[in-house]
Amino acid sequence: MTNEYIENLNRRYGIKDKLSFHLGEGDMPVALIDNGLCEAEISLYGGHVLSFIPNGEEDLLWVSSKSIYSEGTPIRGGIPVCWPWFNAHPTDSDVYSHGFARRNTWEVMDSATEEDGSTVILLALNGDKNTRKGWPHSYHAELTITAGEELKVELTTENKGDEPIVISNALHTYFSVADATKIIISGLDGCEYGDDVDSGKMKVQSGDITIAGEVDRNYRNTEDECIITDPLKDRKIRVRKEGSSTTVVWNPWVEKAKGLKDFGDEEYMNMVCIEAVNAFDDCRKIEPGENHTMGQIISIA
Ligand code: TA6
Repeated sequence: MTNEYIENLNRRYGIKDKLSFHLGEGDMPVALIDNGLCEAEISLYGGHVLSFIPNGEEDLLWVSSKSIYSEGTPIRGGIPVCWPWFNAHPTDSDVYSHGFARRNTWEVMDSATEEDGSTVILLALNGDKNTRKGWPHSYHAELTITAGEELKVELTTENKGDEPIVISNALHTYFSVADATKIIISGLDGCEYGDDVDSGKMKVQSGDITIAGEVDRNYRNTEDECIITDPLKDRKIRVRKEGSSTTVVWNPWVEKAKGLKDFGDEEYMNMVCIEAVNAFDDCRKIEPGENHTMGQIISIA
């Protein structure tokens, strides 16, 4: 991206003393928010929130020190936008898992300051039915990102075509923790889940979630909030969601982390993913001209 592109973004969407645009890692365009309530960084590549730091707190989000910042490769950490399919493509094995939204640059459409002092930025990703392998549909996706005392990310899919579409998607959020083996995740007690570490077997969560190995679980029929209790950081993070009945919890643990070139071998100890998801039995059918929004809200509890 050129400096002229950045200057144009600042002229059109910058907000004095609150929102500005720059070239970040890998010379990729980023929006920087510093509005007195929080600091946040959003990569326009991927529509990807990289950090969210409420006043007086450390970053709630985690990004790998090994992340690759290069067009076509998803950033490792923050809030990857997995869209318009979650995990493998339902029928085409020749396309990337987790869709194409996190591998493309989103367009800035608007910005504003809310009454409570939060900063809002609106991003969009558009294409026609010939744009994307695996997605022969006209589409319009929007991300509304509101950063203040809390962070709200809303992912909206509009069906611009004349046939119904079925999407699966996720806000695949990586949270920063001091020691993954010491945290407790509450809010999913009694919830049925598919255990992808045990051939997808369906199980029932008993009590709080703790981490002592690889965790890759898709919790079904839950709209409940989760709380991450992190004793060593002496903080609790509240994770709420809207428009989603599936929550995924993931930690790659030792072997999976070693197998990922954009993930430090020991970094699994400092992160956990809690994801707002539409997938499995919670995929969403969108009629022509209709839309669906899934949101995640993150705050200090
Ligand atoms: O959300 C959990 C998951 O589907 C895991 O199975 C793992 O693949 C993770 O996403 C990361 O996927 P990525 O394509 O970002 O490496």
